[in-house]
This record gives sequence, structure tokens and C-alpha cells, in this order.
Amino acid sequence: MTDKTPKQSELAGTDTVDRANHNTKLDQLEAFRSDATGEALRTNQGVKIADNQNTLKAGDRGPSLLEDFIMREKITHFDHERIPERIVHARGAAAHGVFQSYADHSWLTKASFLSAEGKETPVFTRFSTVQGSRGSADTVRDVRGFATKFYTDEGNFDLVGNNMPVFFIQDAIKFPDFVHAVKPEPHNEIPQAQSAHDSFWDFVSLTPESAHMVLWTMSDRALPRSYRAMEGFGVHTFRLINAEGVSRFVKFHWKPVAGAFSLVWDETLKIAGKDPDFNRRDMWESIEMGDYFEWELGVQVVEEADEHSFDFDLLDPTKIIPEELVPVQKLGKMTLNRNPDNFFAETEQAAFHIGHIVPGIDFTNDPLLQGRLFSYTDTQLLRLGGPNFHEIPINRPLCPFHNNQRDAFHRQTIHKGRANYEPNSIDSGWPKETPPAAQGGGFESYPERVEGHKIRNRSESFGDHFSQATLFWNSMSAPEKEHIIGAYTFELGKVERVFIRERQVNEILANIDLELARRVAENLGLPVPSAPTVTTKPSSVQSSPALSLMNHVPGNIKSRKVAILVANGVDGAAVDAFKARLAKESALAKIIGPSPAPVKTADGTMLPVDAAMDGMPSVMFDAVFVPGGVDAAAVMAKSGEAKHYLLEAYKHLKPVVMLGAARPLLASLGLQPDAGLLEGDDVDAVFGAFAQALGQHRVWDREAAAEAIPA
Ligand code: HDE
Repeated sequence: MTDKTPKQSELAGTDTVDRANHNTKLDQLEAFRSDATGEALRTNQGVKIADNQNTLKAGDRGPSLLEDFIMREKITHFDHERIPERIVHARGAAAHGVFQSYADHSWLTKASFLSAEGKETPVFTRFSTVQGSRGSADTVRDVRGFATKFYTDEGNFDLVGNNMPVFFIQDAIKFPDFVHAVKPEPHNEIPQAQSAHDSFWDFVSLTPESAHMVLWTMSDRALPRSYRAMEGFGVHTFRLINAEGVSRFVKFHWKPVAGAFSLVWDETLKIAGKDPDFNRRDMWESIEMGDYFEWELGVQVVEEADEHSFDFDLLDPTKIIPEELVPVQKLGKMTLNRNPDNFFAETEQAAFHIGHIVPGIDFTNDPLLQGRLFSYTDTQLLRLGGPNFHEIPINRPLCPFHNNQRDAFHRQTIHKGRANYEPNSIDSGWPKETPPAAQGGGFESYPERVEGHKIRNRSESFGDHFSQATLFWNSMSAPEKEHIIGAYTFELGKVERVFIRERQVNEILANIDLELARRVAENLGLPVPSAPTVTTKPSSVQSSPALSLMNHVPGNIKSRKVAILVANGVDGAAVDAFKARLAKESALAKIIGPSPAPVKTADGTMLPVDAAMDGMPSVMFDAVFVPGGVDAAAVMAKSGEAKHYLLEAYKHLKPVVMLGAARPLLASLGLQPDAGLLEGDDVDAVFGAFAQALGQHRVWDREAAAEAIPA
């Protein structure tokens, strides 16, 4: 490990255009990045290999010889290539980037990465789904992990959160039960990457503390359109501590610069088959194009004196602090701007741990958080093969680290000193402790006063499981409520045991909202509950606008993807004009044809096609544009595939635009007019309305009409 801390300015702000130069800089900073360009093929012992095609044999057709150390080394290494996947969050993708502090936040924390305006810290962020295996599809209904490693100049700080601000359980001891219940069932390992099965609903219907989080997972939050369009949350209450030793409670938030918006359910099912790498690909391709992912880091701050002034317990991880009570204060911005060079070495071997904190940050007694402090190191010991996982390049702090820990599997550091203990005089006492100080001092735990009897008990203040679930429900828009009802109906409809369906409806949903319970019960053909089974004091906040995704739509069309449907005879000028308008708004276009072959425009020019309709179906896009051209419109009018493309986009509430000669095609589809179904003679006539509709993400008013369209 070098003692030289890389300057983030040397890492940041690069893109593919500058990739060669960028990589050269990284190679200088990070000697562990390997580039084989111009290098000979060698064994792991450094011997040059003359023949990588044939095993050593006794004669042309003879048996292979055991002495072939080159073949044996290669096959042995291959046989051991896999490591255990993460027990949860196995499916994920990650990117490098930079965090930049907006200001000197030293009134709040002495953490040095937040100590100055513009201060930059390298980061690595991994997004994940929870339930499925490493090879499962991206777009399943699930919580998304949102884990960020800040390589600060005082050591690594890992913010290991989710895209939902609460959790299913209150105490870590229930985690194995919860995970067993949600994972594929033990007898047949079905279903993959889904919670729609008996054991999950059995557990959550018997565990009322899960009601709030299950409601989030039945909402559109569980179907993100893009990682860039998700909020992130630290979930637990943490402490931030300043140089004077003043501690304040905080909840961490990531606010996406792009806004927050989701896919629709039918779309997610189709994408899971047509492009299982949908979210991963979106992040990879966007970063390669220089279209970076950005979030603002924010905190809700609660003074120590106000710890008990809420109608919930700050230590209870099934509760949010409504943003209407405590606003989110922005601390800085994260930009993910560089893809990993190697998935396994970086994304798969990344070891996040809620216990990786730096001076100025500390824990609270949230019993879920406390249990996590044990789990994350423990899990890496097996997954990454021993206690030296911190030496794997992606996990190494970028600041120096020296101590007297030694040996164990895969040790890489070669210690030069003669003393591996402390105190010592042989090495003049080095490495030495650093007393805590305002800045740059050693880590010091917040001296919270703690006393109590040794008991296994749940605090009474953790006893309300429904008031915030009701708050979430009340904060949803009408379409979002319909989606939640649809999700419960779908999931419980997959539950074979009717008594589990009934328990969820009667003992959980009826306590959240009777109308929700009624609608789901009717859909499932169950008796409708007439009253809650528990009495809940309503939340002090009636409705929280911050909870509805409708209040997070971007309003612009930056980075949105539009399919331009073409065929021979297409109006090439309209294609160009539309693309130019999209480019001006930083939106993206792909030319989609009947096949991958180029098409001939009406004026005889050859127009390259990015993909065929079946190669890039409408579910890959946010909107569809049909440019017109008499011959092209005639081709499409006869094409079932083209009509399906348009109807599917319509069904998924996407803006659909038809120009010129394509307008009769729109009429032939017999769709009910709405603000996202646009037609006109030229691009200028429709573009404003198109951008307006797409800026709202989806045409929500269309939903009832879209139900008539076959899926
Ligand atoms: Fe995790 N969790 N978790 N978790 N978690 C893991 O660590 C665990 C919890 C979260 O991209 C594991 O390295 C326990 C809450 C993320 O690599 C494991 C409990 C939150 C990731 C583990 C929780 C999370 C993990 C599996 C209850 C949101 C993926 C592999 C006490 C605040 C990180 C690994 C990545 C991963 C344990 C609850 C988020 C087994 C015991 C609450 C984002 O250690």
C-alpha cells in the first residue's frame, strides 16, 4: 500500500473520450490495476507460454501427461473461480465516482470529508436487489440496496442503505427468519427473485412490524426505472459529532438529481425476460456516454434534547422521520462517473460494512443497526476467504493504514518492522496511537451514558406498527394506490394457503387502511374485514408529499430514451429534426427498424438502424416516435409487430407521437386521446407537448383506458 493518497481531482470528471489518459493516471495511482496490452502470456509463476492451444500429450493422439503444469495451473485456477455469492443483495452493479462537499459542515460533524466547501472524496457505490441470486433479473419487485464506500482521508466510511427508508424487522435476531422466508422456498428453490410465495407472506402476516416496509415494497418504489432515479436512505438513526463533542441524531438521505420514478408492473415482467440486465446496462451505458448518475447527500438533523419529542422511537428502524417535520439538509453531491474495469475484482469483491465509520460519525442503539455491526465482517470472512479482505484493492482505504495485525490467508502486505506488538521499543513504538482531537485525531466513541438490566425485551416505544404505514398509504396519489392494490392482489394471489391470504388482509391490511383491505379482499374473493384488529394512534402527520413519487418527477426529459420507428420510405428530415430536438434536451434516441438492416428514406438516403423491433422492444424506452413518410407508414400499417410496439408503449403509459403520413396509423389503433398521444404535421408542432408529457415520466391519466389493451 502506498502512503500517497490519490488526488481525486486526478480521477474525477473523465469519460470515455479521455479513457486512455484516465487509465494511465489510474495505473500510476493504483499499481494493482493490470493492463496486459503488449505483454506476453505467462503462467502465474511468470513463465512465458509457447502454446495455449494444446495439452502436453504422448504423441499426437496419445494420452495427456500429468506433468503438464501449464494446463494443470490453468484448469485448477478456473475450477476455483467462483466465490459464494452474497447471502442477500447477491445481484448488483456498481460504479466509481466522487463525492463533493457543498460546504464546511463542521458545526455538525468533524468528519473531514465534510469539512470544506468543494472537498472531494472518491466513492464506490453498489446497487442491488435483495432476494434473487447473482444471475437473477434486475427489474423484479424488490428493495434495492444502495451501498456507498467513501474513501475518505481519515479511513473508509460505508453508508450501507436501501432505496426505502424503513426495514421489515426491528431486531437483528429476526433477520435470518425474515431472509429464509423471503428467499426461494427450501424444498424446491422456487420462486427466484420474488416475494410472491407462501413462506414470505406467512412470515410477514405473522410479523406486524413488517407492515410499513411491505407496503413500500408493494409500491412503485420497488420497480425503479433506473438506479439514477432512486432515492437512497441510511434507514437507521445515526449520530454526527462535531469537534466540541456535540452529538446530534441524523437520518441519511440520497436525493437523486434526475428525480425519482419507476416502471409499471407489466413492463417490469417483460423486461425481466427481454433484458434481465436492464438497470445494470442503463448505468453502464450512461456512464460510458458521459451521462453520469448524481445524488445529493442530505441529513435530517435532530438535536439530542429532542430525542423523545416524536410519536415514534428514533431507534425504531420501521419508522421514518416525516420530511414535513424535519427537512432534509443537503451536505454534498455524489457523481458516479467511472465504470469498474473488472466486475469480479471490484463489484463482486467489494465488502461494505455499516461498522466502517470515521471520526465524527457514530452509531445509535437501534437494535437492527447493532446486529448489523456483527454481521458484515462475519459474512466477508467466508465470502472473501479470511480476515484480509481489507487488502483487496477495492476495499483498501486510500489513506495509510498500519497496525500489528498479521498473517492469515492471502496476506499481501509485507511488513518491514521487527515488532508486531505494542508497546514496543524495537521499532521505536511505531505505529502509535493518535489521541482524539478536533480534526485528524484518533477515533473516539461518543460517550453515551448506558445502563440497564440484561433482558430480552422489545421497548414499548417500538409497539406501533401501523400508524406510519397508514401515513404512507394516505400520501399516495390515486394511481399509486391502484398499483399497491394490484401488487398485493398479485402477490397474495400466488399464495397457495388461503389462511395466509386471509391473515394478511384481516390482521395487516385492515390495520393500515380498511379501503385497501376491502379492495384486496374483493380481488381475492375473501370476506371483507369490517374493522381493524388493533387500535392505532394516528401519526401526527396526516400526509407526507415527500413519500409520493408523483412529487419527484423530473419535469425535464434529460437522459430519457426514445424509440424512433422507421421503415423504408421514412421521412428522413423528420427523423433528423426530432433527434436534434432530443439532443438539445440531452435525451437519447435509437432508430428502430423492421430488421437491423439500414432503411432507405423517402429522399433515397440510407439510414442506419440501431436495432430491430424485437431486439429493442418498446419496454426499453420511455417514449415512441413515428416520423411519417408515406411508404414507411404503409409498411407499418400492415405490420403486426409495429402495431404491437405502439400499443405496448401506450399500455405502459408512454408518450407516443405520430407525424405526417403516420397519423392515420394512430387513428387505426383506436386509442382514446390523451396528453401523451400526440400527432402533428412536423416536429415543431408536437415537440413541446411531447417534452411536457415525458417530463411527467408517464401519462398517469391513461391508466384506466390502457387496461383495455392486451398485455
Ligand atoms: Fe444488510 N447484509 N443486513 N441490510 N445489506 C448484507 O453483507 C444484515 C439491512 C444492505 O452491495 C450482507 O456483504 C443483517 C438493512 C445492503 O455489498 C450481510 C441485517 C439495510 C447490502 C447483511 C441487515 C441493509 C447488505 C450480505 C439485520 C438497509 C449489500 C452480503 C440486522 C439499511 C451491500 C454482505 C453490497 C448486505 C446482513 C439489514 C442493507 C449478510 C444481519 C436494515 C445494501 O452481512
